[in-house]
Amino acid sequence: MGRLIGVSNRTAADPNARAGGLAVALWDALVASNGTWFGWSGRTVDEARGIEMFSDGGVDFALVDLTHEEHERFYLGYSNRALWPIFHYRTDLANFDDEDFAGYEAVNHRFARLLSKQLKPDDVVWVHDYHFCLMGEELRQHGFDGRIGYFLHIPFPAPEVFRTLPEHTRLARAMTAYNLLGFQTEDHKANFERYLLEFAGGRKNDDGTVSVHGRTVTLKAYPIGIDVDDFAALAEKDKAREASTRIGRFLGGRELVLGVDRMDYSKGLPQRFEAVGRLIRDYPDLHGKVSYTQIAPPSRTKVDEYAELREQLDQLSGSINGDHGDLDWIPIRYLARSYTRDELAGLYRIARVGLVTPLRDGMNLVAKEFIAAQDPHDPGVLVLSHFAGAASQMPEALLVNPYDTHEVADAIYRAIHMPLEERKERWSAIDKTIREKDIYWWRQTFLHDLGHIDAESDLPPV
Ligand code: GDG
Repeated sequence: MGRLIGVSNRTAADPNARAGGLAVALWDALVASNGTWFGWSGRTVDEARGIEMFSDGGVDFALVDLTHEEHERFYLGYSNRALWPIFHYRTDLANFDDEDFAGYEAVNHRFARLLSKQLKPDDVVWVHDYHFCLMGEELRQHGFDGRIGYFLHIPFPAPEVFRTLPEHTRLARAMTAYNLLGFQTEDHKANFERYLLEFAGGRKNDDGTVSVHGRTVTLKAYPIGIDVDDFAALAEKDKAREASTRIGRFLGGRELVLGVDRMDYSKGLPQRFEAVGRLIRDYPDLHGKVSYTQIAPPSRTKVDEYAELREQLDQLSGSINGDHGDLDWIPIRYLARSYTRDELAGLYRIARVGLVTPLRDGMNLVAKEFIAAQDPHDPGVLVLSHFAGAASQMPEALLVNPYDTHEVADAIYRAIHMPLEERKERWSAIDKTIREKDIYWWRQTFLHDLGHIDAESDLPPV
């Protein structure tokens, strides 16, 4: 097998971005194959330039700037105002704009042109996420015949929802230029397969592949994981203990119910705040006994819907605390800032309840980090949305409908009162699963499958 070429919007060129999921997953594989990580530099400039190349820590980086116009149309526009909401079932929040789509196509085209000049025939290309749905087809048009895999980190929606995108035909057709399409769950995979079979004239073959547009594609679910040992070790480091001690001083013996999410409307934060309000109303015995702390670093603040969410959360937390707080008790603590990974690990470890209730989520790594950080002798309880991809791997969590504030409130109450034996049983079952399917399993399985596809016979028609 030749070099691995990773393609993603943000890369780990910034050393501060190397601790997260994708960086951990790709890094060793890139080093081992003398590979290259290709993507956006994170800079916006007046005029487009070529590729910036450099090496760091054994990985070659090939980075491209976006012009201000491209950033507006490709990134903020089509990626985050059309694809992100639609793929998370928020047709009400989607904004369809022809110029945004033209900008999306143009960036996929320009990036593919720049990348194709770097490629050798036996390179294996692994493209990530919704920013680059068109990249595979563009690379084919630039003459690259080798293996190209794609992994979608966010959900693939039901065909009925996907078809609301005016460009659905074009997007899906381009996605079939990849040899292997990876999804977080069987459901997401089944959604794309159903779209191909029912709306794109596709045919399912005996070996499970789908033939469509004269091509053959393999679709498969690869639930992404974390480095469990590494995260468990983080939770015992000094920095983690310091964070546990600091929040412990604030808690004063109260039970901690913890949420950690990018401030994104897909994460269900307003509904979660409402559920905590209901918990306090329905269970007066908890007054003064629990504290819900929500860490929510703001993201995509240039997109209007995100700014509106911020206002909504400020308002909701204020009114719930105003109604139910007391001289010595603030029921909801909401911190719109980020913490280091070590600090997060320490907070997870001290929490009695991990509250992970997205309305839709590809996988959700916070659920896995929460489990990894627990003390095996006294583990906390995970309350998890049915609509997080992680739920398909974690039947032992307390699974809830995030829209049903009664159900979420009751699950938190049950988690707080759960006997130690039951907590241990549930925790160890989930811990086993996330150890079996960790981040290294994810990478190896995907790359193994991509390496064993007979790319020659799958070439798209010219
Ligand atoms: C996308 C998909 C899929 C959060 N706050 C802080 C912080 N975080 C870290 C968490 C976790 C990561 O960010 C969030 O990952 P998630 O998986 O929960 O969600 P998305 O960002 O939406 O990721 C998702 C994922 O891709 C991978 O495929 O699971 O479904 O939407 O690692 O710990 N990290 C630091 N400070 C914070 O305040 N350092």
